[in-house]
Amino acid sequence: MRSNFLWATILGLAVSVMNSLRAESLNIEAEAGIVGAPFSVTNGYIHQTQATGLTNGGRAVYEFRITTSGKYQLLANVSAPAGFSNSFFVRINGEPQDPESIWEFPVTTGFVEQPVTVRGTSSPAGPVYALGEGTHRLIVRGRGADARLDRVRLVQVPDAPPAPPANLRIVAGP
Ligand SMILES: [Ca+2]
Repeated sequence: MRSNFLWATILGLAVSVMNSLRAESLNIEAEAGIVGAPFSVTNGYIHQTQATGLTNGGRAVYEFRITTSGKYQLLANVSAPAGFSNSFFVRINGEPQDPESIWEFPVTTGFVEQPVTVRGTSSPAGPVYALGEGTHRLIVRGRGADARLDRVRLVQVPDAPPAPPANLRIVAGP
């Protein structure tokens, strides 16, 4: 029954994702996925009380549906009470890897929305994910003690505008 409840939750999430995608952005609540220990849900966020490595950390899986294929970046509403509590592992469509899926974020006072960055991606806005129409999975694993994840927001990245024409020059009129 619990499993049915979880899948109903995921289905509801997918529907809200489809609706919100018209705005080219979708919200995934951290507590709305399949959340495995030592992660626990408290007040609408997930966290674990001890620092872990990749294999013994909590594991949370979020299935979502994309109806507009395109490039997306992740933002997350997170809280890190201290410098040792400011990281997770995160990956889309695959199990997170150590160290390339490590997501470290600045220590916060309360919850703050920040880009989801991973090691090995230099952009401060984090990696760009090319996502086609269909179902995808976001997987988060625990790392820092008491790093708190409230919500992930997937935002479509607009395509770059066409390059301006080059080699224009003024020619003499008739
Ligand atoms: Ca939440």
